[in-house]
Amino acid sequence: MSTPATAIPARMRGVNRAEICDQNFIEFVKEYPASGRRRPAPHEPVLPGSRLLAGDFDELLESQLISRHLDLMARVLRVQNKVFYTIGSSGHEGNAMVARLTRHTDPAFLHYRSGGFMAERFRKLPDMDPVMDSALSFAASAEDPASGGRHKVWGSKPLWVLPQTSTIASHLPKALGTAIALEQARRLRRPLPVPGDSIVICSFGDASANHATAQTAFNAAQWTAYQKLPAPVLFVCEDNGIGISVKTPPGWIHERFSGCRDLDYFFADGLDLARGWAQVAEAVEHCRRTRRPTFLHLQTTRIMGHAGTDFEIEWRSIEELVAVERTDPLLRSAAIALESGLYTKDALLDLYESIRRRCFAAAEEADRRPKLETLEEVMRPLAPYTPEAVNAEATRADYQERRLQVFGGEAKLPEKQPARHLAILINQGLHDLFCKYDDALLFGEDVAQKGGVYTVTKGLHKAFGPNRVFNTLLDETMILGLAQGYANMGLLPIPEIQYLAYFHNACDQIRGEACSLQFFSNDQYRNPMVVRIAGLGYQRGFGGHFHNDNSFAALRDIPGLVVGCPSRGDDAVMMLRTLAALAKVDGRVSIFLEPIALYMTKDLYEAGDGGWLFPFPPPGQALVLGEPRVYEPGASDLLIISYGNGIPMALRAAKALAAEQDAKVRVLDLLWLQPLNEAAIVEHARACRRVLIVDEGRRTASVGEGVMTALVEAGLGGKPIARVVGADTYTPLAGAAFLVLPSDADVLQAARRLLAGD
Ligand SMILES: Cc1ncc(C[n+]2csc(CCOP(=O)(O)OP(=O)(O)O)c2C)c(N)n1
Ligand SMILES: [Mg+2]
Repeated sequence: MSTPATAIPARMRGVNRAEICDQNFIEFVKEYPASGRRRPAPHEPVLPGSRLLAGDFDELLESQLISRHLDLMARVLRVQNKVFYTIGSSGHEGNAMVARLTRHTDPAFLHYRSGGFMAERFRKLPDMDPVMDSALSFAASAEDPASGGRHKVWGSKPLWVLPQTSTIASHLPKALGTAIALEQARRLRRPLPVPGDSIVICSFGDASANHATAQTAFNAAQWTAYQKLPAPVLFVCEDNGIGISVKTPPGWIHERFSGCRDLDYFFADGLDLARGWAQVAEAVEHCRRTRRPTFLHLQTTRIMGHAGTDFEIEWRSIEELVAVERTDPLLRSAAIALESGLYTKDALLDLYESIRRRCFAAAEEADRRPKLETLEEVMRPLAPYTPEAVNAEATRADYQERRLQVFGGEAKLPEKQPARHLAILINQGLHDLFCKYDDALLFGEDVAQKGGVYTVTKGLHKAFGPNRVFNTLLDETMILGLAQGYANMGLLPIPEIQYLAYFHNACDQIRGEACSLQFFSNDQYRNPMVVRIAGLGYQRGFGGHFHNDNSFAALRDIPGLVVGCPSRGDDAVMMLRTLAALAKVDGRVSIFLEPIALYMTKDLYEAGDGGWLFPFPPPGQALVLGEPRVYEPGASDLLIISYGNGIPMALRAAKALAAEQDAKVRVLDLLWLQPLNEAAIVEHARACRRVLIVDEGRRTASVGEGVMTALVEAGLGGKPIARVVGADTYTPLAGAAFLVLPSDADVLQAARRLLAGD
């Protein structure tokens, strides 16, 4: 690596390494010794002994140059505020080989250094222009076909490149999920949006390979292949030996991945097209043929720093920088072009300069195209909602025949049974949904034969089979990654997270990934799902914080997410219908938070009264998204606003207050915790003299804060308003758990105070 400092010409010592690399290419071509070879025909090997044909090389070279000049252009125009992103692909242009050797219908989840890959994939369809499309994205124009100006991201609907976020490794679980889904959809004989022999491409850097989210995907891929289940994913690790400024220990990627069982390792030289081509081809062919998870270790290098803001010269020696720049794959491509006789020096320099002009012209043009100008425009794809269509879908009742089959005849239909508690009604509701949607899948930990730790999913596995109801490995990140994969392949995933406390370690898969897809793809891609999570407190006999987690604040500010929380079984069934319809119609992601302590609750006021048992609502009945349930709508002395476990407590308080002081209490069950129906909250609060908010979540950041804000902002702050909330603490074991949560007595006492006017 080391070159004596004195041997480095002054020209190569500058701060602007982009200029130096640009100049290096030109000098390299000019100084290259004449080869004297005959120009190879397109179908001949580009160099003797190489499997790469001259025709393939020629187009790969052009793709590499497009990628490079987009990078160089971005560095120049960033300072003029015409470009808003400078993380480039320089040194990684060899990934164009992966694109050329795969199909445009092989779904691709790409690393941010995928300029070469994209330029090459654009060739797969007629009338597409990688330069202009990329320029629009660099310029954050509203006409950017990938994200509509929301992110500089590699993405394309027609080219099956799903846009990715900048969170390192977060795309690996869903890429694997997509590969698994592809095969599972085939087994289920579902129509696939891509050909059945597709593979999924997932690229990432060498530093990213260490990330927990990446490791989770490698592990799950191996876990899958170990069971001889297909998972045709091509993991492409683009190893440039560094992550921003931290060097990967030399040899680490090979050491870590080459001996892995059930993750088939291939190495390819991404710095030399003539050598790397056959190596990449072998990996792609292996993945497509064997349907096994395949790890392609693609050697790359990093030219021009991590991003335009990374002045490597400030933290790396000039000798080292120059040595890295000598490994520039474009110098090797230039050498192949000249050595083979395919290009003369002048022809190559002409090509280089003409692509430069094309990139600059496109960027200048993109700069003149419209930007996102209003908040409405920015948010338009975030959370599409078409109420009429959703309601029509939710109340569709045309699946009676299937129901009769599954439930075992007219008399056994759930609506013909006596009123039941929440767990049973959710169970029947899920059976019902599975009759309605034959693409619905339910999966998670222990959900299949056992039927879940609370038996809520019991019987589904038997009724609908192991391809639709199945246990996953114990890994919430992967469960949610799988859900995104199934959604990408057109299925309706209904994953289960066993306990709310265990959602948090995988939260990014919803927060950063699933919920952001519609936004960052300008609603071209959707990953609809309904995530069921058992949670909240008040369990008797099965205690501790982690089975009684009452904190869902982390869900409240996830843009676009819908959170529903039923307190009784009939509402649960009707809400599930609505959420499934919302997924189907508008492609939305939702969380259905099931209050564990109410699963088996049968009574309301006193033991044996059966007051919390409800009949099964037959198909045709659903709840409108956002609409609360109101008890005693005419009452106006006091409004209690609550949800979940708070509802039975509020109803008991209402009864006691009626008996004790003839108070008329209205109870509002929010049902939908996100987004909050502020209009309904305000309307009911206006109609009542006092308001009590009963929020079993924590005092800080739970939904009660949102309710209070809605009231105050509507000018109702002058009314007597109080909150009864959980404490800002973890939940302890046994009886002490009840000290940290609102109790019946707390609710009654707060209501009495309000009614007494103090
Ligand atoms: C989860 C996460 N942590 C940190 C970052 C900040 N970050 C962006 S790129 C990067 C280094 C990635 O290195 P590598 O995976 O080798 O890819 P390369 O840039 O070298 O191609 C880091 C730390 C991030 N984007 N996501
Ligand atoms: Mg790297």
